[in-house]
Amino acid sequence: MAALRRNDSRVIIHFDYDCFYASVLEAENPTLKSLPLAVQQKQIVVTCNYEARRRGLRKLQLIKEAKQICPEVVIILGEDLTKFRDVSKSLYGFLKGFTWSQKAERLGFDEVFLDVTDMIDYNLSLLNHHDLANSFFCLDRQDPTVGFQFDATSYCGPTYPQSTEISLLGTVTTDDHNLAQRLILGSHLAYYMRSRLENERGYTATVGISTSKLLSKLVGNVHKPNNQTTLIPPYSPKASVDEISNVDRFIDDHEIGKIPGIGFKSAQKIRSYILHREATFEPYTERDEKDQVKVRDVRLSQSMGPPKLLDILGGPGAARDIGVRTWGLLHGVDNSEVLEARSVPTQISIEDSYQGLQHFEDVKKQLQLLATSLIKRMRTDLIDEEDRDNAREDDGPRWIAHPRTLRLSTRRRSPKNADGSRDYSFTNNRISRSGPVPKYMFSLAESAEAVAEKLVDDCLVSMFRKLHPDKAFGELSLINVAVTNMVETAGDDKQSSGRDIGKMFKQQGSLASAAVETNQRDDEMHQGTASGNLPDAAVGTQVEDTAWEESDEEDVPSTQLCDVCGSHIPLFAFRAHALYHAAPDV
Ligand code: DCP
Ligand code: MG
Ligand code: MG
Repeated sequence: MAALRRNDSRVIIHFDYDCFYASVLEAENPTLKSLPLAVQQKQIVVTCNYEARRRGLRKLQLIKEAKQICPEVVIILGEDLTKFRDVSKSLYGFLKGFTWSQKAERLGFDEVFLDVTDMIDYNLSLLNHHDLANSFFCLDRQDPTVGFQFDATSYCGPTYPQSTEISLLGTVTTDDHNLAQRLILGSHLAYYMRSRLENERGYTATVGISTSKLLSKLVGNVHKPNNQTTLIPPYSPKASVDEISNVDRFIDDHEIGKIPGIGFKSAQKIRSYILHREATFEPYTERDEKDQVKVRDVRLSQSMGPPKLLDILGGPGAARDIGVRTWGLLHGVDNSEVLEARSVPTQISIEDSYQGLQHFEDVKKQLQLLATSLIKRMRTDLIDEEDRDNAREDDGPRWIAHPRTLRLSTRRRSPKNADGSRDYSFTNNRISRSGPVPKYMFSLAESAEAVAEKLVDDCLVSMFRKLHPDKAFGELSLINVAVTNMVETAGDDKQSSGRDIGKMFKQQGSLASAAVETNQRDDEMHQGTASGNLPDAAVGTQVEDTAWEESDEEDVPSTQLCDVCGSHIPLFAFRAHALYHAAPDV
């Protein structure tokens, strides 16, 4: 079974910036560093700095609660994501700059995976085995003087398992010996990058080093913040004294909901199976000891294996290999690639959620706001910075990519139950309609507002009417306007067809009409919703099996309106929020 064989030939480093939004605000205003700082979105502390954590605050706490615990807390509103997005992009570019392969993948705003296998292989071949303690790590194949000195006899920074005196002697098989050497190099490279990130950009990160995205992400959490952890061999059970590999030993202690790739629903089903009862509603806090199911409990449960997992998890909508894949994840198997960096997003989408829009005039107002943000985002993300500065009047279009499809999606509020409550369903009931992107969206002669106004009158209103032909369209809880189907502009050659917008639009005509879709469940959007969240091992994802499928452009989190307090709560925090209201006042 291929899904069960772990590929340990790679070295992957995972970065997770420390208290990211708080760090961005601290960089702006360094006096905040010594104060307890919380970042507010709606009624929630989305993150807080470590000074605040020392005083008992935590992520995704209610503002009210945070103020009770720490009345001196400094609270800053963090609802405009622009600066977080900008810093995220810039730090990503910085880290990506170290890689040779360009295999640098962003997850959410504050995580980056780097596949540094080629750098490690190259440097392994340079090692002088007679003097390992004085090795040199070369960062540039073209220039052997660029790099840093390091001691190749030992790991840099903490390891899992912990050991004060770990050397290559700790391992038995040749495979594990080789792996140890590679990971030693990886640990030094990670340390070097962390130092540069801190010294040159002022950001600290928590870093994991292993052979897959799954293991590097999880192992980083062992030492937080501003530290790193390497998951050390033996990775295969045969090599260890008690016949359990360090991978199993490490994974075994995790609650199954914390394994990226095992979605919220799957975790619930597995818990119910192991506990022989319905697992309780999951709050976004640590779950009760009695409700926890550890990987070990599943792995060692009688007759457990891929077929049993398929029994538990299979069914309509589930992937056919879900049993094999989940069994693999429980053994730390994740052979998914670190994706290569893309300079251009695949789509840009802007959305907002509402208390229940009912009147067309309100909808139109919102469409104008959303379309304006969309045009602004297109102008920042799809126009080449350098080009923008150097452009002359007659330079023509300066766009690095042209989206071909304009999409409008809406979501209705779930209907009221007999008792007046609403079901907080996580199923995606968006409907959407798409059409060709009109040429004037790329016009830079007018303000974003003016272009947006034209777009609303010309396209969005009629798209909306087709989506909701009835005047009384119910109550909308969300509107999303997006441009998709991105075509990169070819090269800098002005003659190339890629730069010829007119030609491109002629070609597009036929394609675009074929792309028009109405009133159907939009699978692309479905994924978009999943990726709108910032998946985190500690959060779990709401849509099954999409843990790694985050795209960086769909980064406006989907929110849902809380009927009790009227706040817009990110989907990932919604369960916790609903639970908060359900809890008795103390
Ligand atoms: N975020 C959010 N809502 C969530 C999770 C995260 O808005 N449910 C935002 C705020 C965080 C950023 O994303 O600053 C990164 O998320 P992390 O979970 O990595 O949290 P931090 O980086 O803030 O803290 P840590 O130091 O624990 O990584
Ligand atoms: Mg994170
Ligand atoms: Mg973080």
